[in-house]
Amino acid sequence: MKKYVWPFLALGLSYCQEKAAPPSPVLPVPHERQIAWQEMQFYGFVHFNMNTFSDREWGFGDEKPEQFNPTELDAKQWARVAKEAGMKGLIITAKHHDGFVLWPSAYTEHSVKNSPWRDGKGDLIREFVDACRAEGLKVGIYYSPWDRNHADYGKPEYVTYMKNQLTELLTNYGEIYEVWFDGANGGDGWYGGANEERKVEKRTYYDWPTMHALVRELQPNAMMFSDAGPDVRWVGNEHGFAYETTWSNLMRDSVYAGMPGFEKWAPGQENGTHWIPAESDVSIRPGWYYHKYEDHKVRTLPELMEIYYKSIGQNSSLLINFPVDTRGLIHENDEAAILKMAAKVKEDFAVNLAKEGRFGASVDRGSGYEATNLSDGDFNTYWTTPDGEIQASVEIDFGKEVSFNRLLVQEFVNLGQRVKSFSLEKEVNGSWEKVAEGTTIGYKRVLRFDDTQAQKIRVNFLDSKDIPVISEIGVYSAPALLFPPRVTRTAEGKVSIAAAESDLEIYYTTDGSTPEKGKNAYAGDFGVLSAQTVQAIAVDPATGNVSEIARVDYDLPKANWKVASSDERAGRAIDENIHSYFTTENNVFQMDLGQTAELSGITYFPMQARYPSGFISDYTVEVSENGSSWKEVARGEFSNIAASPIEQFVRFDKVQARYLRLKSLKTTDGNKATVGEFGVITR
Ligand code: FUL
Ligand code: CA
Repeated sequence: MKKYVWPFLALGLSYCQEKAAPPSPVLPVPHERQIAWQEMQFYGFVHFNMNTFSDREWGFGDEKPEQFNPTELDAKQWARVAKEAGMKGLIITAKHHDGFVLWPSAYTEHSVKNSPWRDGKGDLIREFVDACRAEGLKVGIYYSPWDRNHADYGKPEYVTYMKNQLTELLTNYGEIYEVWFDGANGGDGWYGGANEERKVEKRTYYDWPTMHALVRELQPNAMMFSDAGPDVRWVGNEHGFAYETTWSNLMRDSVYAGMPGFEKWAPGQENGTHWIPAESDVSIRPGWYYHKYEDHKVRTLPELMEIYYKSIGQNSSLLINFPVDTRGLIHENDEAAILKMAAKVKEDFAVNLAKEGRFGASVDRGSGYEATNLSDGDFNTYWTTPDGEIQASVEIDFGKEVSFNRLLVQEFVNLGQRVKSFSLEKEVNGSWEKVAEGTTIGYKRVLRFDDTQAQKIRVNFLDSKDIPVISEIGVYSAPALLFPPRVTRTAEGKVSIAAAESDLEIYYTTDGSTPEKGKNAYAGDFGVLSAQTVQAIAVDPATGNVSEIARVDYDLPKANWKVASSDERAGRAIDENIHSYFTTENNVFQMDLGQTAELSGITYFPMQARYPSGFISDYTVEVSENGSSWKEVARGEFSNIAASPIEQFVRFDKVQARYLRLKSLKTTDGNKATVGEFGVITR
């Protein structure tokens, strides 16, 4: 075994030693403003503008200022929620693609100054900035280069307009920490009434060098965001996920904002020429803007935790969006979701087990660079090795056996990002066993693995661009995410139950009784071939804690059903998957159950795609025993389906039938009726 350096024992000696020379940087390294920004890690987006009122994601530009009319706008509420969620700043859509601006700009009439809100005297950027400052949050500005309202878009005059507006935003509201330039650029629009398609040369049209220089001059500390930086880059997707391998280095001169195929560049490059770290942006709902019909689609706790670990845990900052609603408030569901996430993050990192451990290293650089720097909670103190010693490891002795499932590592990236590969091992009877491994580290990396017990662990730095320079190592035991298990069934009637984490046990019932810990453990899929209610709980064996109950009411399985249609996609309406759907040819959805059954109702799940269409609002249900003579058994409306497209239930008096028809008399948007999932009720 290698001889370990235990700084703890060598203390007396190192006391009188002079601090060794620091390692030389590995270029590129972050700028001061990037160092300040990287500590923020977590901040929020507010998408609130004309689209909130036109119920769109991308307005065309022909909207009228009169449409902008929040009834209870309270920027203080936004700031309070963000602060409580642990965010360090907020970025607002001062101008989106439709061109409407949230402040009384001197350069356009398409602004809050001509809206009914605050009688045209309001300045939303002012209210936003004041609210953020009161909560100690930093302020960011999203400004869309694309402008579908402006008559001059595509001409040089518009670029001057942009500069004028940026000057207003960056002079009148104090310190701005981030300026967000969206990559979506050019296409059709209203353009002052021209109603046409306008393409711009993305690389050159906006005169980026001068634009950037202007921002730098007015706000020297502001980070500029775009696909290509210059200070922070897009992560390349809107799921909020960085990558297993994520470099803060980027081949900047090979990319530009809005370029096709950017995904390929998004993870950064080991030999990237510039320091342009990644920012993961994601909305807390499917849309960036508020749509009432997405009130039930707010991201769940497991989804949000996945985002947290794949962004902040993978060398990226995290930008979560709130689609502020038409009242002008963060919706209750969104607030509840983000606070749950904040509480869970706190819980996962509540106790750093490494703090109580004794740190040693296979080698260190000498005085000032010992392994004890790894658990002092100070990012600016670090452990490193003598020049040339690229492979090294750090050992932690907890003094007694502990259980853990997270490893957190921070690289002192102020001297450049270096590590390409590392692993975690635990000691078992005097030899080392691998627990987990990773590639890049960067500002922060968190590895997740199953509960593991050990008294001694070691972190091996296996490959780096130069000697590893590590600020902190933390070890945590995150309580299992106790979320109700997910119950699913195939068309044949096979039911599977899955918990959010592999360590959890599952117990279930099918007879209507309440599931109990230790009673009827789930051991694999089982059949549910008639009307039955499946209820299940997840149990954490480590703590004995029990999740809430998952409950699904199943009815007849669908394997032998047939939709009367020549369209092969018709089966998507009965595939037990609410995310696939079928568009009817003539607003009639007709079914053959394959055998006669006693029916007392039907269920209709409207389609759940991002841009839904053809929700049935007025309907009749008809049944038949032979497929030729039909009888109407129900007629009515799904009254709130446009705003809330959840599963709908229609009940009628018990009737024997083999054939069924759901007829759409009217859809919410006049498009052909669609069916996300259809079912029957027999109980
Ligand atoms: C995208 C825009 O097109 C979306 O509407 C949204 O603003 C998102 C943050 O960036 O490129
Ligand atoms: Ca440290």
